[in-house]
Amino acid sequence: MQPGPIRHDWSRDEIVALFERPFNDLLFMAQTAHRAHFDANSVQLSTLLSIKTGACPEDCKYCPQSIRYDTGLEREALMEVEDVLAAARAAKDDGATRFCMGAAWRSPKDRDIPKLQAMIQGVRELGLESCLTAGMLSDKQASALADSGLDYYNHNLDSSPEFYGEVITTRTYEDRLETLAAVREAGMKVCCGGIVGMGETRSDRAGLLEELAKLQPHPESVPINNLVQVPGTPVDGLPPIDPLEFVRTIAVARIVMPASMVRLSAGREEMSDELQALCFAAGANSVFYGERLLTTENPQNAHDRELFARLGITPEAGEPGAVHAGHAAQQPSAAETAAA
Ligand code: SAM
Ligand code: DTB
Ligand code: SF4
Repeated sequence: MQPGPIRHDWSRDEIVALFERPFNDLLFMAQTAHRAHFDANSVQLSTLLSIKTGACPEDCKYCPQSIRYDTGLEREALMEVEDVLAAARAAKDDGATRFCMGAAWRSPKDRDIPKLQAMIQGVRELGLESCLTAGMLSDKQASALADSGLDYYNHNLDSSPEFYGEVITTRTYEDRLETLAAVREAGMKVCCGGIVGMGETRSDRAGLLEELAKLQPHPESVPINNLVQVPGTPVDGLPPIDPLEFVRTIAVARIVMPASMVRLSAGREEMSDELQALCFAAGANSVFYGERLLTTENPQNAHDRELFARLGITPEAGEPGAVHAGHAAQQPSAAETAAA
């Protein structure tokens, strides 16, 4: 099967039809797309740090950090630069190549920008890629962050346009697209994905991927989060998504955005090793690495390292990125080389 061109015109029906493919056919298509653009046995590791925690005015129904839900989370003010850099150094020592700082804001205040810039500069001086997620940005704020060397800005579309309003009412889909446009305009890479397991339909999951694939260029990173249910949030107690439907979502993301890093994001702590292995087989090639996400648990580093070793997956060293199309497909895996 030849890899197709990068497309931005996937229709909802086409994407739903991918979801409906027999599981093995879908995984084969996803593997083909993955191997055309990447080493299929490599995973990129990003470590998260919550640099400002809780008391967020937004009403995202999944989020433990919204001030509207009583989740027992203790709020914390914006961290000091040196404390953030100590965490970044530890992440680097543990093998991460990207450090992602998350702030529970609707949008940053202009007075916070210099401190964020110092954090970004420090992270880059450590030789790590920098990523920030801090809510909506004005064009001026996006330029200021880009000027300080920010590599990626994370801002998710979260779900389909029609389901979005069931989850968040305090900012619109259009607001999100405007921030994404500001990030692109400022020359930064885009990290944009969504969250599943909130009672959305398959068509909503397809709609999220349709909107992501419409972005030109595609987001360089596409985090797919499985809802981590937190007591006190309105979505706590919903029936979880069928794990195989989650794998399908990863596979379809890989097919419609073949050259993007697809990140198996929140929810790994609740997944078996075997389910995660299926996600890697479906084309996930990035994870959040470190024992905490922002406020919830993530697998232990030692457990992750053992899982990667069992799967013959190598954490990416240094600068991550796609290998040339048509080249990776021919590359033998480490296991094949060893067996030869
Ligand atoms: N406040 C910023 C914003 O919303 O853009 C940044 C942080 S926010 C925590 C980033 C993303 O994390 C959300 O868009 C959502 O996809 C994901 N997320 C938040 N809470 C989650 C949860 N309980 N389970 C899974 N993913 C979650
Ligand atoms: C993303 O898509 N997922 C990350 C990151 N971007 C910032 C956040 C996951 C948060 C999970 C819930 C928590 O730990 O608070
Ligand atoms: Fe605030 Fe972001 Fe959580 Fe929404 S997802 S409540 S904007 S921290």
